Amino acid sequence: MDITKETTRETIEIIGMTCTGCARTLENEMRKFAGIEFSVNFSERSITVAYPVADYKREDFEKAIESHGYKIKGKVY
Ligand SMILES: [Cu+2]
Repeated sequence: MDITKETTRETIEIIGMTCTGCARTLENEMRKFAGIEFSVNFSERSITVAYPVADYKREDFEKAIESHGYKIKGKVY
């Protein structure tokens, strides 16, 4: 990750992440984003992501997660 860029860290809570297979799916999905750092926390059902604010917004990650059928906790659908 480019440390000269302004970054933010966010935790996204995920509904429907019920097994380690889900965690692996989401890990692979998050790997598609270049220049970020993330960790998938299966026991907390969440992903923590640090990303440059100039390059991404939280919604980008939420959409990627939702594309696999998961829902974002706290989001109104
Ligand atoms: Cu699963």
